[in-house]
Amino acid sequence: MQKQNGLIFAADLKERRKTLNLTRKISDYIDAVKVNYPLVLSTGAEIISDLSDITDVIADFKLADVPHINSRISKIAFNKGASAVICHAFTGEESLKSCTKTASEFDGEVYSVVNMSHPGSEDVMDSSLPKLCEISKKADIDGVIAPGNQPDKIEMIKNKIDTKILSPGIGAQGGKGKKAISAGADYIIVGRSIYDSTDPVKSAKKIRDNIKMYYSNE
Ligand code: O7E
Repeated sequence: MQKQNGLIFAADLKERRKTLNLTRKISDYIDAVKVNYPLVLSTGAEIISDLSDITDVIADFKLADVPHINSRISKIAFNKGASAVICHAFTGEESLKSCTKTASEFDGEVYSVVNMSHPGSEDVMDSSLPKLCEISKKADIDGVIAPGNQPDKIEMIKNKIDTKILSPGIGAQGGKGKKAISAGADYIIVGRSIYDSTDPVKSAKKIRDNIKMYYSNE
């Protein structure tokens, strides 16, 4: 994924045409589209191929299975045209390595989840954070997911692992793009603040301009 805008669109919609039209319209303001279960289960896995004609696709199936299944799912996603997959780190080094190994066959990337943005995630994930970063490092991942609505966690993660940081939790979950970037995020992931807005194209541009202005002021 080439960094030009610092914005990833979380396309958590259910309609194929609406998703493709919107992604096309905002493609100048994003670096990738993230595809999650709502979209793939509603429209089919071909949506990955369709979107990959517009921009880079991150297959967010939050893989958390035994190694050979993680590897099979990753392979399907890469074969459909994804340029990256997202895996949970808590399943351990071997499961994560099965994804990085598969990704290397496709020149793809793997991002691991080391913390999450929703209330309650702290119950288990906070105390495991150092370990999840260590596992991710050992598996040679290409980036991590860190909560954009908790800049202190982004800083903590940045100190533990030297890799790209992708941060959801912006807008609808309370996070601010500029704060996440200033804490160390390389990309923000935004869904509802774009697709639920009355003018999604204008919103995507505004969100992108907001963080871009910040980059140029650094
Ligand atoms: O709140 P929204 O609408 O901007 O959507 C946020 C998206 O980021 C949504 O697709 C959700 O699955 C994802 N996300 C989180 O909201 N919090 C997390 O901690 C992790 C993710 C995520 O994307 O994980 C893998 C990248």
